[in-house]
Amino acid sequence: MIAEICRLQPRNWPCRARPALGALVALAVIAGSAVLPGMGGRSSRAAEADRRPNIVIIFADDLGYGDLGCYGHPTIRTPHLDRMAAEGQRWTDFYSAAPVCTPSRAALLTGRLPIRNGMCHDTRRVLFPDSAGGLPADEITLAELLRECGYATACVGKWHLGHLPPYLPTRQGFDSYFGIPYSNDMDRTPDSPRGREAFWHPKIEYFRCPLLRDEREIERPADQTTITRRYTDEAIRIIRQHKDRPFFLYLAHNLPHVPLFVSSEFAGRSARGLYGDVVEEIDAGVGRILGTLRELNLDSRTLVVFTSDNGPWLTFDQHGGSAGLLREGKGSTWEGGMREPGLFWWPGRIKPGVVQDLGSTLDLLPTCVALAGGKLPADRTLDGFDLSPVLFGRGPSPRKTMFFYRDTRLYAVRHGPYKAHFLTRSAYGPDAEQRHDPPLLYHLGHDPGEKFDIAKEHPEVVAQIRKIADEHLSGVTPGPCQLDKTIGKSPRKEKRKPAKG
Ligand SMILES: [Ca+2]
Repeated sequence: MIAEICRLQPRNWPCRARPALGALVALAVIAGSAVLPGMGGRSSRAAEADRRPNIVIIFADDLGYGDLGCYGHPTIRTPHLDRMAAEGQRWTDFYSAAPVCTPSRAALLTGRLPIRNGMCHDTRRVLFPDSAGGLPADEITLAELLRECGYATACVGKWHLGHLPPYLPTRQGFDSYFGIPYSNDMDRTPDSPRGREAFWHPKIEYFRCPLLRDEREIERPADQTTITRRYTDEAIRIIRQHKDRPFFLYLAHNLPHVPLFVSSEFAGRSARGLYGDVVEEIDAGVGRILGTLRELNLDSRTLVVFTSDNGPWLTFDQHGGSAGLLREGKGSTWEGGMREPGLFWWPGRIKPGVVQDLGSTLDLLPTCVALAGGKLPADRTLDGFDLSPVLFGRGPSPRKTMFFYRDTRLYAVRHGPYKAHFLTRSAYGPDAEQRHDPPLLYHLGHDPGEKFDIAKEHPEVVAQIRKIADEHLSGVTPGPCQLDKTIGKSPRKEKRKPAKG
């Protein structure tokens, strides 16, 4: 059976643009637009307007499972996120859909595994400044679906789904964009200090990241010491501007991804050092945003979600975060790579508490579209579930299974409390992938740190998860790869590419 799983890996299928792609895209766009108008007329939208919440998704970059006070960090102070957790729901088993940036973000905004839309690659694991591709235009984003429901839509912060004009947020359903279009360690200048020195003592001029307003570059290099504050300022401006209509705000911070930058107001404040300073500044920004919602009496009409795109970048020593008691971090399909803080806040509506059910960023699109009274596209496979029953205390999570892809390959599957690893590999090491037959099996309730393999004691669980994996893979058709297209002919050499996400 393990051979069957390996044989079925999507890697074996073509991952290049096919000749008929143009026709397929056109067809999909027509089909996609055909399902969208079924969301009710303008008058019924107006009647529903009172009940539809504003939606704010705050997405941290490389923040680990153990980096917040409400998730047990002993020295990083996050009073605003802790209050958000206390007033709302704190999920213990909430997953990003991928262990690195680009595929994780594609999954959140489309509700689809990255393998389906080509937003993953086994060596170029994310998009780079020399990338020519991005999220395909025929993918339907959460912003597009909410815009169809009459929402104002804004993207603030890191995009990382294509920095060329055809791929920017303004082409994927967002009315406005303000942010750095990829990771904050990219566009490194050739004369910056070699190796890690540029990270241990970062300067703004080492990283020539552009700052965009909509589709126009307004600053380069972006002043990263003020970027967290300016993203928060922009988010608050958007909230005030749209206070009288439903809005969707996607705020994706560039930090605490390395290089770490912090404003003078927060520098040197945290007992955790620079990394703690950075997280505490993000926390303060969350406090300002929630405070604005309260001030405008929008708190009872706004769902706010806080999570992270992948686990901590452990290879950056004290400049990387912590996955707490979880194993490994960013880049890996062990728990630390993909299990994230997951907070849901909507005072008066969400049933406060700690939730131990499974959830994923893949579920945000179906959940938000349901809350907005919209309809999901019917012409494509979605990988998410509507989590409303859990949010409102009406029932358990519809998600029972989580698939752990490393790039284009299915490495592990969680079903209920059990997780089976068919393949493993260190996050960034030079080692090859290891196949396991039987798979490694862990009970994540008893053993959240994935230390004790119990496959031999539970052959029936192994058999069940193998069946789930086989059935899943037989239903996956990989989309044409978007991450291997480069501008010009000479991709940057690996050794000048410290960023993997
Ligand atoms: Ca990341």
